Amino acid sequence: MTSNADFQAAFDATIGADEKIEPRDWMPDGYRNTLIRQIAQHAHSEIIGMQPEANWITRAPTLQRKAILIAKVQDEAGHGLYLYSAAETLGVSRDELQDLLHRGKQKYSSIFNYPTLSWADIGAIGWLVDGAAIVNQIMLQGTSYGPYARAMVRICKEESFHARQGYSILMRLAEGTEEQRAMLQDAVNRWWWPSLMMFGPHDSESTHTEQSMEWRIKRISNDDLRQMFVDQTVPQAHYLGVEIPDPDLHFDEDSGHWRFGDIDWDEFWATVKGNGRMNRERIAHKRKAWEDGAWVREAAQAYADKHAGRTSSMSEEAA
Ligand code: FAQ
Repeated sequence: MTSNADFQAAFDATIGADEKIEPRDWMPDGYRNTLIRQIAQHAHSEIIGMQPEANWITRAPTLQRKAILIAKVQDEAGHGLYLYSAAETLGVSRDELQDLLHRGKQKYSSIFNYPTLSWADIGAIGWLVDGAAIVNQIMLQGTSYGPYARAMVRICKEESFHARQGYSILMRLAEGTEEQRAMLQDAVNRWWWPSLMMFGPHDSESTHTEQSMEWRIKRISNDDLRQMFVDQTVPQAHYLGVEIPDPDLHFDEDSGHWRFGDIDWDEFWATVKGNGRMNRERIAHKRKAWEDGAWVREAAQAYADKHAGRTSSMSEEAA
């Protein structure tokens, strides 16, 4: 008979060999729960993250920009759905996850609690927010849970397009009038620091990093990912001709890294705990969309039930 110790040994060997854990495999409860927490939070972020950008669909400056933005927002919905599917393989239902989000029992990324005040914000989100998301998600393509890793491969491809469309919006503004350049700078001033916060608390303050890295759910720590993001983004800011709103930002010749100033962790934790600029509006809007969509779910279920009934009576007839 196989014992728990044997299952644990097989799990450890799979992680040690850098192979994937699949839904059919035994896994420790802590591993399963950590994945459900992280994947659900990630899925919720994609879905709530549609709101700030959708706010500008009706006001996009050209038909082409409008079409691109609609496609991007739809992509984010798709990412949410792949991720909910990945979470479902761990034994939770999508309805349960929605309920936990609506009751404030599960989180979503702090970044989506900031308002989009101008068209330049849409460019800044693509460049900085999708840019930060990609740095994190490239790492997650190598995560140890198979369904999560595979979802990340597709998501990263789409996010690359998102980041480019953001940068393209900002390039156009950078080449524009003084007023447009001021709008661009203002958006960067407001989105820079929240983008750095997306990577989570410092490693020394992070609750989950050590264990998640042992399980190879995370493969690079919060601080190291944040540094990678800053290093790749500062030269892009120079090319755009915008200033990064950080007087302490400087290039450190010895390490070859762009060193940056202190993050406002009080603002981060207030936002994570539900007291950011837009937390209440975001959740209220999400709950309303869920309630308004009840008839669609009921109709789809009725159709599925009817179809299942027809299929079973047809197979009875055939028998
Ligand atoms: N916001 O111990 P750690 C996107 C929480 S990309 C809110 O370091 P962990 C694309 C954390 O949950 C954005 N909460 O946690 C897009 C924990 O609390 P808990 C989504 C945060 O999990 C672009 C506590 O702090 N990406 O949506 C945040 O090891 C444009 C302690 O933290 C992902 O979710 C935060 N920023 O590391 C869509 C990536 N940071 O749960 C639309 C996957 C930390 O114990 C438009 N997730 N917390 O109560 C991850 O990689 C990780 O979960 C981290 C946090 C790195 C976010």
